[in-house]
Amino acid sequence: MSNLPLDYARQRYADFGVDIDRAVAALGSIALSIHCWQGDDVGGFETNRQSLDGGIAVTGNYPGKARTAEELRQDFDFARTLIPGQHRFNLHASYAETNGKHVDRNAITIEHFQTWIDWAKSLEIKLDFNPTYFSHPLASSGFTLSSADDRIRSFWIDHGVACRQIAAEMGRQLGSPCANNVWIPDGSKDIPIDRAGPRARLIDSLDRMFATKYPETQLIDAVESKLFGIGSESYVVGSHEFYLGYAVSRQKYLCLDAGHFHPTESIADKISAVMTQVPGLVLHVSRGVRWDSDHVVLLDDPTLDIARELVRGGYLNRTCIGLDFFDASINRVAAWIIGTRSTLKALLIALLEPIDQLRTFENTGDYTQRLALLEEAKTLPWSIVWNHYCQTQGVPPGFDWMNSIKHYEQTILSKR
Ligand code: RNT
Ligand code: ZN
Repeated sequence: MSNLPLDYARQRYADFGVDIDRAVAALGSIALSIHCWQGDDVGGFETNRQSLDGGIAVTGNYPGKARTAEELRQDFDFARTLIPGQHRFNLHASYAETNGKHVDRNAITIEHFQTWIDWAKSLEIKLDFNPTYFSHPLASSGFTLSSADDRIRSFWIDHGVACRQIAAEMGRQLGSPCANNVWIPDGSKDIPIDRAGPRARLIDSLDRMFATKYPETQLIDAVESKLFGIGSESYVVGSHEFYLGYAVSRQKYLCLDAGHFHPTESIADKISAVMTQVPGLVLHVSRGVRWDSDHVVLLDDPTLDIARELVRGGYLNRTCIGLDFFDASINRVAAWIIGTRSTLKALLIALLEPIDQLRTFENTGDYTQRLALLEEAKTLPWSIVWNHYCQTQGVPPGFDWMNSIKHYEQTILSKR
């Protein structure tokens, strides 16, 4: 039976030299790294759980938050049924399962993550990882890997070493390199006199953490920069220049978070700049509203620009596209789905771009047609292709997914 809307879309795109089946196949091969922490407000499950700090904040008190690792897995199992494609799950060290025992961050091992790994195996998904340098008594001074206190700094180096070991083992067991992304909150509220000392100590700490070599098939090391945070308005040790230099000189992956720059600064243009110098990128696709507020990702221009740059530059195979947002003011599972589906839509639109024609116009200096076609491409029927993609993946295409959310809320979340 013919599918009239799809035939129409296929023809419209073919007129511009675009093969929608190739775009759909390419989208199906992209695994986003979906962050665990949208599900429980960056809480984690440690026995001595502290309130969230480190300059990041979750606002809202929508009912139904996952209170245990089982509940978080249950929520993600459900979320997956509404997200097309096969994606990765991104854990923080604070999501260790220690069976009620207190295990400090410098002492965590693979056994505390084995349940997560077994769960990932059963779903045939891969894992990524992050050391947790916040919400801990030894982070309360505002300095961790750059601390002037040797005891504190050593503790956090040990944590970083433990996390790389865990991440590499996750990668080994699951047969896919695990991206282990280092972000620290270090910085100060007011004007420091010594900006150099903490940065020198951070270099030393990172070099010690990264001293052990792991096979590339198991572990990817990444470092994440930031402009400022709440409580670190005047100085951030791990600034963009700092980590760009570090990643280039040590050939590590650089993590660019969309909320970690000046509010009008887009990370899209940075991608091709840094990719000439680093082995790869981790992205934290996020949405800052006036500050690094980590709002749910939307199909907006900054997200589209990121997707276009990844596709145009051929960077997908050395980019780990992670999501980083946390909103507790709406249904948390729905937040995951909205942000993930929007990112996937942006990637689909990028994969459907009439790139050959655009390149021809650019290469021949025909900037009039280049601009006209960029505008024309915005109204090509990508949503028909999106619906088709969702259907082939067994996921509701349109707004219908909300019915499933409502049902899940009534039967599961409201009982918590
Ligand atoms: C903080 C960073 C960092 C965190 C997560 C929870 O500003 O963006 O990536 O959001 O590690
Ligand atoms: Zn981030």
